[in-house]
Parts: sequence; C-alpha cells; structure tokens
Amino acid sequence: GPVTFTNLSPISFPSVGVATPYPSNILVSGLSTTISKVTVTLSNLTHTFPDDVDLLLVSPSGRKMIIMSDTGGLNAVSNVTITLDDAASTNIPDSAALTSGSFRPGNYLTVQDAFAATAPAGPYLTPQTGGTETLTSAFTGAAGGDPNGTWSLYAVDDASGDLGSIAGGWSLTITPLVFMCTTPCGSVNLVVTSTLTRPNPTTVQAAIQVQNLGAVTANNVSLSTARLGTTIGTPLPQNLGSLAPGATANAVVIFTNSSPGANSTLVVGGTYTGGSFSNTKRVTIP
Ligand SMILES: [Ca+2]
Ligand SMILES: [Ca+2]
Repeated sequence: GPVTFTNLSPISFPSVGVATPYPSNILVSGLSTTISKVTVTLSNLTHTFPDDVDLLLVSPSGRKMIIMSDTGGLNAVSNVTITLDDAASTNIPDSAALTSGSFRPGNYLTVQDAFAATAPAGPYLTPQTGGTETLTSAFTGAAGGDPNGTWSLYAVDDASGDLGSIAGGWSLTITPLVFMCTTPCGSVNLVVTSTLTRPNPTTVQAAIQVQNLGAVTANNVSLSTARLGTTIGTPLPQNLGSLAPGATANAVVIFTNSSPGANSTLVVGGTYTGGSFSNTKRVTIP
C-alpha cells in the first residue's frame, strides 16, 4: 500500500526570493523501482498573499514539475494543509481562497515560473492550466523512474511584499506498483521455501530457496523485502539474478530479531518478458 515520507522542518518564504531551506529534501528508500501514484502534502501553509507561492518538485530521476504556482489569489491564509492529488475532485483554485483539503495540482499565470539555482534549469513539466501534466504522468510508471533517492521541493516567493511559511513541512505519499502472484503469473511460477533458525536469542537466520517452476525465465529476481528485523551482514535486497525454468537460487539472510512466534513475510520479486511479479510467503519466527 501507500508509504508516506515526511520532512517536518518548516519552509520559510521571504518577502521575495527563494525559501529557506532551498530545496527542502525528502529521502525515499526501500520502495520498488516503479510506482503507480504519488501525492504531496503541504502542512500548515500560511501566507498573506498566496499568489506569490511557486513550488517545483524534482524527483530522484530528475523529473521536474511545477506542482503549485500562482494559486489562491490575494486571499491571506493561515495554517491550511493542502494535499495535491490527481484523484481529487477539484483543481486547486486560481483566485479563490486556499482551504485545507485535497486538490489537483495547478499552475496559473506565468507557465514557466523562475526557480533560481540551485534548482535545475527549466523547462519544467506543468499541470493545468499552463499544461496537461499530472503527478501521475510526471512521476510514476516507466517515465517517472526509480522513486528511491532524494526528492526536492524548491519553494519561491515570486513578488515583493507579503510572505509566509509552510510551518509543518511537507510529505510525499507514494504507492509502489506491486503485482502479487502466488500462482503462475505471466508464466513465471516462483516457489519460495525457507528454513528459519535462531542461532542465538537475538538473531534469526533465514535460508531461502527460490525455484522457478514456470515456463519462462524470471529475470532480476530479487529478495526485496523480508520483514523479519534489521539485517546483519548482507543487506536486502539481494539480487538472485535470472532463473530459467526449473532453476533454483539460494540466499541466506541474517536478522536481528527477539520476537519468537511472531509472523513475518518474505517477498521475492522480479521481471519477465511482459511484466513483473512478486511472490509473498508468510513465515513464523522461530
Ligand atoms: Ca505560474
Ligand atoms: Ca511576496
């Protein structure tokens, strides 16, 4: 499901110019390399003239989109929390007052607003009304690239007089693209077997075997998530390479874990010609 990453540090707008910090960063890690949805939440936006606010979001893969610019007109706002979400029912307003809630992204007035260095140079992707991009088209799927890494929010106040802040910082909510298959999936059929042992009171060792019983080769087979605890030694994900039909691969993962009897999950994922797969196996901690 969706995973939220947050930077709680306030973003302060001067009367005119780049905000502090510039940019504000969020480090995303641990996600699959393709995502299906992203939303952005701005917490506690206060500004005496919101039309001055321009926001540029840059992804780890270098995609750069103006997500909110010249919105809210001249209506001063205090502590509104706004989620930019393609699935919202209304556009963020051009001249009406900003209110707390979910809105589709919007860029009014100037289309290619200026973002001083250290922001990447334009041109920038832009949503309505200056363009037709969405958070989905800009940042998800094959075009969006790997979501893991640093996301940067460049905030600018584009007119002298009037200022404000995003006092509660901002967050990204990202939905990884996951295909779940425990039966043959695109003719890949990976069977995961595991033997878990507890060599000492705080450590669990998982010996995992993955066998491809399907009809086509599984590529990029990755032991991507094993929610057993903090790994010791070889970290996750472990790349198990390609598995031809009938082939097996073995991996050993050692974890810090002090909860005998708990349930956990092993996940093996990868690709085949035509798609991706993910196979989940529930295990009990010894
Ligand atoms: Ca604009
Ligand atoms: Ca201003």
